[in-house]
Amino acid sequence: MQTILLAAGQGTRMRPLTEHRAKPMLPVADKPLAAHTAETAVEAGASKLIVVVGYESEAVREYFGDEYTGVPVEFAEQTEQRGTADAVRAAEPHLEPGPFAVLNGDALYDEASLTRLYESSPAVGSYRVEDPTQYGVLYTEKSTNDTRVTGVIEKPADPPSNLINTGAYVFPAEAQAWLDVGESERGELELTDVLERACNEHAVTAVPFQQWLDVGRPWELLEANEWKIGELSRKHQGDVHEDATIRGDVVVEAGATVDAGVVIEGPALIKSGATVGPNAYIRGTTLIAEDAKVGHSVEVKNSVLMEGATVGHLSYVGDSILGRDVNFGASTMVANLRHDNEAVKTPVKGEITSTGRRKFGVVCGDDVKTGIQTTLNAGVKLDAGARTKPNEVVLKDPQFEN
Ligand code: TTP
Repeated sequence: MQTILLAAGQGTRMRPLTEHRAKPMLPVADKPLAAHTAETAVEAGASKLIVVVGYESEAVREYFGDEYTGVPVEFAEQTEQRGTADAVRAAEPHLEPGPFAVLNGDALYDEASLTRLYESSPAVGSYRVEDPTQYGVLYTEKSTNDTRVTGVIEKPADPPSNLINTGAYVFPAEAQAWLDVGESERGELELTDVLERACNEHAVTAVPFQQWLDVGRPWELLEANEWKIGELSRKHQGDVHEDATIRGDVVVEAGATVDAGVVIEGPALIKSGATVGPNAYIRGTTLIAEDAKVGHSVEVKNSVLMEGATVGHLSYVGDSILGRDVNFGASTMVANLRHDNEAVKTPVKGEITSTGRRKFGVVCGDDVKTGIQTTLNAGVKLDAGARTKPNEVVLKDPQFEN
């Protein structure tokens, strides 16, 4: 099945992590987010990948090259991010006659369900949620063997079902000629208009996904890592000191160093060139990326430290994401829990938004540097390149009250 992977979006809800990189290139366990999607697609039966790029496209092109896990890769450039139908239209010249699949390059799908989707053409991937009001929701009807989709509605106050649109589709061959859609109410060219037409002219199956995750906002990057790091098996190829204690499924890659007195509770991934310790404590599904450093008496819990991020001395980092080359001064402390036990809130595109998580720490863009003894409150975001002074207390987000 020829498969279009949408990876051109600007990822504005993921700022500041997408200030200098495309969202599909954010690290999830051992590879970029979109690489998981691409691999699952190939395992499910993708014969060719057409990757639609636009925002910060160079790194995406470089990563995938002209072949990925044994299948050919072609790139289509979407010059202006005008919507998902527009992105697919950019890919259309690369399509051969016949049905085609479309996947979001910022979503994780389980392989068994994606395989079923590919076998059920035309089809759309559905996912059952308790409260669908913030998603695209499918109108469905039962047929003899499966569930048919009859339409889709964006963020309805009164949802027609609990099945939401996962952004995974197999379209019939004729849909290649249907991509010239008009602007939607929110001013975008939307693929759901093409889906509507497919539902009018074909029997479109709703294929239920067992696992699916849309990675649009920073805490969903933590969830993506929880999913994919959770699938790794224990492997120690790096230099692990005999006085270090490692429990559970922890991967220490070749070229990584774990020093004396360190305790790591898996699942966790310590990537090549990273150093941990002495006397550090890592737990709760954590990614320590290439050349990152976790130093003496530092505790890191359920967090992502991107390449070259350094937390050198006596600090606590919980439920947080630190961008590339972030440097935390000694005794930088992150709060990740509110005293009222309510879900932590954080700004997303200028609006205070609940993360839905009781525990959530901070998000630091690339190259943030904190002065010694900086205190960062739960839900704070620091833009790429931001600095704090020694002893600074960042109680609220620099723009908003949390
Ligand atoms: P979105 O998540 O809706 O858009 P985005 O990735 O730009 O993020 P944000 O809303 O935070 O700015 O997009 C869904 C998928 O479609 C995602 O994989 C990106 C892709 N996409 C394109 O390729 N081109 C586009 O013009 C748009 C809007 C999205």
